[in-house]
Amino acid sequence: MKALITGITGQDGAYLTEFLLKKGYEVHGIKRRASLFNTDRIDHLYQDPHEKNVNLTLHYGDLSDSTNLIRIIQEVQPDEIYNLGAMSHVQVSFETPEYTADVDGIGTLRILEAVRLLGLANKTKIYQASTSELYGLVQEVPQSEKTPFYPRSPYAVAKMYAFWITVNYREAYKMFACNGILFNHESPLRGETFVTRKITRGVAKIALGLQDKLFMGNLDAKRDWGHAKDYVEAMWLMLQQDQPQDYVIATGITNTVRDFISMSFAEVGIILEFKGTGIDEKGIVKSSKDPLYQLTPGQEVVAIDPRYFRPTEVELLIGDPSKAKKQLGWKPRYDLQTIVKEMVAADVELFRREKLLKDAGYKVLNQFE
Ligand code: NDP
Ligand code: GDR
Repeated sequence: MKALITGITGQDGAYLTEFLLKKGYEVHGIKRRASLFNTDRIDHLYQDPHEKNVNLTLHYGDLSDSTNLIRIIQEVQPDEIYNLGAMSHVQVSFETPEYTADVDGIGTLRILEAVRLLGLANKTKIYQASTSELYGLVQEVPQSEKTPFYPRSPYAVAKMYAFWITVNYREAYKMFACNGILFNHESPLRGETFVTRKITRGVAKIALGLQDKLFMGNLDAKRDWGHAKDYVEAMWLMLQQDQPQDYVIATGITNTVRDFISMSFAEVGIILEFKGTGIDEKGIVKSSKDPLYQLTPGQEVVAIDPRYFRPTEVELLIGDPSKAKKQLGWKPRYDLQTIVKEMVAADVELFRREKLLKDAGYKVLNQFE
């Protein structure tokens, strides 16, 4: 089996590649040209193209370039396409709305149309990375495949176009195309500016004395957080069914950003209390019990910076994954406590190395005198 993954260099792309290689797939991925290496997350899976039996191949490309997509799909003739590529940051989409619409919305159309034009409609199955952001302003909880959409950002509106164009190509051309409506999923590979990773990196740096404080936005937002490893399996399962359908993938449990912060600090033995409200809310150290990561009680480690507030916010996400459980036989293996533990441990390890180098007098590389 041959799979083509857009967004292979992202969090989900990396886990999905590993998952598909283990299943014996030949995996092709589209990566963007960048001025610095951008394949960190998949470097451990990379194979020298000069070797025999290479089963991971990267192609330069971009979702804004139809001719490039058509050529790659024609060359690869994939059995499955996973369209994970996207400008995936909700807050950034308010600053780059047109680009986001082009890549996240029209980019999906470009993939579908390429498959149709190349006469692959009966061969190539397509997974579209849809999102719980479609639910936006709360219409009902928990959110299921039947819940009406109310997108609240340029990102979500672009993904809503992508959702419906996928449904339309499925109905119009009988293509095997599915939307996975995935709720937030995290891991140590999560991009550094998404809230969970920002927190676990901040906690590690604060615990190691490399940073004083975390500046956060809306602490009341509630998210249904799962693990990316569980969620890429669901993507694959959707394409192994007899009929193409759309599925909600979620844990069914929701927590606030504040909860995530407290759980992360607790991993390094620091118990926080929150004082004040609104932009004056602060996270203060109540006690610190790990001898390795001693902070002074009363120290302020979390503060609010209104720069991180969004023009329109999604306040509450909680998914109902019953359909996926019943029809795909899918269920999440990780709970939030385990996710937090894994992410904090990975970031502590990362910054312990940085601290060692700093303490030994090494400078940061690439810094000009
Ligand atoms: P990431 O932001 O980690 O990865 C996005 C990927 O898309 C990267 O490989 C990125 O390349 C690539 N990309 C960005 N712009 C383009 C472009 N113009 N052309 C081609 N590729 C591009 O996202 P995740 O892995 O977390 O998410 C995967 C998909 O799932 C995304 O579509 C996201 O919107 C969606 N999603 C994610 C959820 C989550 O909680 N993680 C939940 C629901 C949906 P580069 O590395 O060069 O930046
Ligand atoms: P989200 O994820 O917008 O849900 O989109 P993100 O982690 O960015 O935000 C979650 C919630 O946390 C609040 N928040 C902050 N967010 C960030 N990034 N930084 C902060 O400092 C901060 N403080 C509070 C946000 O306001 C928000 O309510 C993610 C992406 O992966 C999308 O691509 C995907 O579609 C959805 O999840 C499901």
